[in-house]
Amino acid sequence: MTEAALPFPSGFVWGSATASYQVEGAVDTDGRGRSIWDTFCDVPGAILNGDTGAVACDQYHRYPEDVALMASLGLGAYRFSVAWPRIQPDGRGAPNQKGLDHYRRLVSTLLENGITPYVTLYHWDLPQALQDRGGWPERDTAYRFADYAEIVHDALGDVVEHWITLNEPKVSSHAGYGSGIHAPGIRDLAQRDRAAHHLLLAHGLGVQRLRAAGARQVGITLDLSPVDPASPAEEDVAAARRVDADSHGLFLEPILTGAYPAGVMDPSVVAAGDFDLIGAPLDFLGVNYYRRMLVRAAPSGHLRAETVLPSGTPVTSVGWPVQPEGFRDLLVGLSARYPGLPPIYITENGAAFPDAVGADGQVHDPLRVDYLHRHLLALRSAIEAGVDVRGYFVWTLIDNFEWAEGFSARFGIVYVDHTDQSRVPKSSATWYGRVARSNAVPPPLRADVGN
Ligand code: GBH
Repeated sequence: MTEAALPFPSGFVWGSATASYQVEGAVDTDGRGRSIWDTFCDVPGAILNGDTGAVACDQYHRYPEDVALMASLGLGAYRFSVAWPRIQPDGRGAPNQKGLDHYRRLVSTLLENGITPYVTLYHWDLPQALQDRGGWPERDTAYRFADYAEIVHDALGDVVEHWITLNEPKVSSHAGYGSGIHAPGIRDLAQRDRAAHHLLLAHGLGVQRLRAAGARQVGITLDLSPVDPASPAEEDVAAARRVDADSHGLFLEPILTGAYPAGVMDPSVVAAGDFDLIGAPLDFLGVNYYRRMLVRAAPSGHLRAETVLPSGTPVTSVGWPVQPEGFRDLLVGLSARYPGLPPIYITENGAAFPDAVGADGQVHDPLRVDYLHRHLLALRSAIEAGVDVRGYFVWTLIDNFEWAEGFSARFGIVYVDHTDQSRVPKSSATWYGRVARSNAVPPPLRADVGN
């Protein structure tokens, strides 16, 4: 790193993130129950190439190696999720001590290595037994989540300070119950809306329980994108507004202002007092940023809208455009729009590229280095503009089970050979480790100057 490296605020947190079903494997070990993702992976055609998370990266057994990797890179934090079916195999009732012991060992290993744990309680792996009783469209699931949250806090609250209730509730409701491309694979807009409300309620009840138990830092993670019309035409502007309300307003507004935007929720789903829980103050907001969205009007579909790719913008291997400027715009826009916005952690940001081991045995991923570099410059510029961002977690530590894309999409800064589970840090890992250790990002490449 040269002297011209651009510093981040002191104490800024640098970490990596993963999710239980994407990395753990060991789905039958130590009394784990089935999750909706185990079931969904058995549906023919649901997952690319018929991949499943049954083995994933075997992190359940290999966590000491992964923690050692993080430590060798100089990362200061790890965001992981707890698999609810390991803690309550049937989604309710007495906890499974072996499941709790696993996370206790993981947290101890992190702390011994100077790495701060950030725990996500729910990253999409609902116990199948709860789906059998109706899943998120059922109000009772929110109360089951609150019990589960309290159990995990009782077991780890003395060693974990940072708690994230849910990861991306929009994806749980919209992809799980709306488009059906994620577990449990349901396509029903009424169920989708009920799921969204009950996820928000689960968050609110979870916050209440965590606070009562003495949790110190409580937040939620949302996936957010700036949404813009593809043209100034009135119908495109209206389509963009519909998409923004349906994917962001539906979650941000009740959490930050205690009410839904007009027209996005069937009022009969909402009970008295729900908004007091859902809108309770948070210690931080987790933001996952991948891309911005350009929207135009479409003749059919629920929102009569479709996303278009901006011409000339490079895309990642899952087809998402690379738009670092959208990162800054998102953060600056959020803090302008919500005066009481809590401090932000970037809980995910990263990209999939077609990485492979080269003849030299190394994995060179200059596209990811460039992606991270540009996004960190955009983040720093948002911080300089006054946005209170406390930390950044790259998605993701290791190539893993990328949901409906199976193992085809590699988002890791560490390469995983899915046949023997060997790990090879990519050049982006070395680069990101330098950023973390120096708390600074290199200046823009010459070609970037003036952009
Ligand atoms: C995250 O979801 C997940 O939290 C994580 O588990 C996952 O591995 C990671 O991202 C990478 O996928 O381009 O039309 O799909 C991100 C989900 C991605 C949903 C961007 C919204 C934009 C609309 N989001 N997507 S589209």
